[in-house]
Amino acid sequence: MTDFPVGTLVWVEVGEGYLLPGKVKAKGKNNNSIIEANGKEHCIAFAQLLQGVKKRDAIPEKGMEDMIKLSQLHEGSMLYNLNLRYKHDLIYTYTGSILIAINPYHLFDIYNVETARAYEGQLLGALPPHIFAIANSAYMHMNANRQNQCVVVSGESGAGKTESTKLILQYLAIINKSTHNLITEKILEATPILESFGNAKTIRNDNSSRFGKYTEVFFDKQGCIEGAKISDYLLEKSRIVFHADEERNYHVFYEMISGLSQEHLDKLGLSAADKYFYLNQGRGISFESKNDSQDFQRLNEAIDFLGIQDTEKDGVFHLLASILHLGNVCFRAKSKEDQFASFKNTEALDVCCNQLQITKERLRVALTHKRTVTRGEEFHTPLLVEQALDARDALAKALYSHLFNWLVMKINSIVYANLPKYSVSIAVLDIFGFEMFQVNSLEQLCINYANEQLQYYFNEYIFHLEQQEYMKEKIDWKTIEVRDNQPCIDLISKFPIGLLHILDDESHFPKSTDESFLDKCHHEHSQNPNYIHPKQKVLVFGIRHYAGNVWYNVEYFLDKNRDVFRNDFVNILQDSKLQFISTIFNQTLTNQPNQTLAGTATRKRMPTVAAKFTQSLNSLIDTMKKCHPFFVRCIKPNEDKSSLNFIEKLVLEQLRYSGMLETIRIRKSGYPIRLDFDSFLSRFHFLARNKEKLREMSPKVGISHILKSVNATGFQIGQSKVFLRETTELILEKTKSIEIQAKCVIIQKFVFYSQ
Ligand code: AD9
Ligand code: MG
Repeated sequence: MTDFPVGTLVWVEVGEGYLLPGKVKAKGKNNNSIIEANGKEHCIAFAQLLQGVKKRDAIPEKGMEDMIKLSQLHEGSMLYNLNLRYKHDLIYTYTGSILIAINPYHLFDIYNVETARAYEGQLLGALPPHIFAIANSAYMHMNANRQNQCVVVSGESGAGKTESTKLILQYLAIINKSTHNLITEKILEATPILESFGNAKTIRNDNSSRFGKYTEVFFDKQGCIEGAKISDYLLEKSRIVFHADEERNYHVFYEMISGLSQEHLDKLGLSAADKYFYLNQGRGISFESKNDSQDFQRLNEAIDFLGIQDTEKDGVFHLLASILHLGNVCFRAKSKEDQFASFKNTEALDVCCNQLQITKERLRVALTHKRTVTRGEEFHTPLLVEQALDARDALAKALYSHLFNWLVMKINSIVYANLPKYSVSIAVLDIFGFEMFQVNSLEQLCINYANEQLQYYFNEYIFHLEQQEYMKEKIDWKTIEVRDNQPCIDLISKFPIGLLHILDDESHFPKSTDESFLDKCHHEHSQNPNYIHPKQKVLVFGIRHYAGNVWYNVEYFLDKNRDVFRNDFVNILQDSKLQFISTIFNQTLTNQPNQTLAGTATRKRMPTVAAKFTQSLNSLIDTMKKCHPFFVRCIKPNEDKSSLNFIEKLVLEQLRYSGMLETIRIRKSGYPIRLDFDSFLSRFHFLARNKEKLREMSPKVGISHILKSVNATGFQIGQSKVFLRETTELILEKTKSIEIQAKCVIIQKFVFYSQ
């Protein structure tokens, strides 16, 4: 006899790597069971049945709103619950106070003003899970405690981070108590501007943010919005000069060409987008889900609404046009004998110089020569074709990144002016998720390092929550072991031998190479359990991240980290007759911090990419540590952007590395089963040794009596709940089923003998 009669609901492993919901359909030969799961019938041998099959509690038709309330918590039950809800168009689910948001790729009418108002003032959990509920909780928490709040929105590309962020801001704009809404509207209008300049079509997302963003919204004592501040992280500069097949450059280029009048385009010397090398590498200039011309009108309106001056707006268009012309500048070798670069044609270069209002001759020389100064004397060494192309691309990238920096500063100067000190804030972090490509470079190392830091922050907080619950219920507990990713963070960033420090040091030695950098990494970290030394002699090292192992190819690491923008280019641009250009190149130079990765001011050195990124990340984490956090985990349900299509394997992968299952693990090493007194008594009263007396006992004493009756260990009785380990629950269930069977036998015997 097995414990699972026909009709029993079970969890069963049938080769998916997680438990599937099933039902015992029939009994086969030799005590085998036929179990229906995943739309198929599986014959499960008796031994396997005892080992790998668990009894399943039924859950409501539309799933549980809060997964913590699932009596059985594991990968399979989470997936099943999320899938059930998703099938009913319910894209939001809680795990405690963490919101899981599954991208529907379909706009539901659940974000209107009425819905926002409905959530206003409600405690988390009082209404169905919703992104508005998280925003509302943050707002209530901020007002009640006068404490800064932050919402960390995470997930992979296309999961819905930016849309969630916008919805949070939209909610705050609706419910804040402000009567004059101008500043609130300006904050909202900043979004389409930053999306035009910082988002692009990628294979994974038609509107992919190519920079990280931390938006702080400030409120006064009455809970009215006073202003906002935007911090940006690691704009993808390489996209300016290169984009993959089916991808595009930043939206703004295509929008500008579609939306500007012919007269204005003529002024900028521009024609169709497919004529520009920087725009046409992906073979798709326009695509279905985006109307560039309409979006340009929207951008234009937003720029005007924010009060950006016409001269600045003109300057922006000249700069953008100059980048496109620059991309069409081509080189060839002077002759067979002389391989140094000369211009294939000068037309594009001339228009570029016109747009930037800089001296043609100076730019010609700078693009084809390297300038060095030795003992006060200037030398110009000619460049090879490849080197000239690199110089061209470096200039294009610098032009755009200076523009982007200026734009963020400009927006901040409008929405974050003279805020009083007593303001409190709600911040939203919309930052790139963990990345693991076939070839990973310095960008991925920085991004994954940021995710390690955020995971650490998440663990600390969740761990803290667990402790709070135990304290509230006044139960005895020991420190819970959390998988600590501090060693991985140390490997990457600890002074002085963290990988980024080694990189920073090497970047300051003129003679070092990518190989010498890698040798030093191997030398320092080969024994580090988080470091993977490749078996072959290749230019890679690996890191065991919390979300998986990633191999990093160190080719170009030093160049990328140095990110040198040659002084002669800077000087040319500073001398531009177009005031906008000369200003942004003077301005950003004076804003450069003079710091190394160690954070110590040293002799004048330009900060490297790693140094700047680490510094801004540390300061972000410091700010966030002072906030009360909320977490929104966005999940991408399928790869083809199709609406309401839930691919379990893909979702599971994201649940795994977003730390949702880690959260469960934390709960499992504590007391994951939490039953209120009534539920426990109604489920297990049957097991009391002294059933008659049970009624007279207080719930607490009664529960203790039941647990003693089955010699259970691994439980705690709190103020209102019983906390059980999974194994304890299993023992209770097994004892219950044995006793029920024994009773059945007695009844059968009784029926038999009385016949
Ligand atoms: V990336 O890392 O910036 O590449 P995100 O930001 O995570 O990515 P995004 O918010 O841009 O993804 O969402 C991608 C697309 O999914 C959007 O353009 C929408 O078409 C779709 N989406 C996301 N969230 C929702 C939603 N709540 N309702 C409807 C949504 N559609
Ligand atoms: Mg985004």
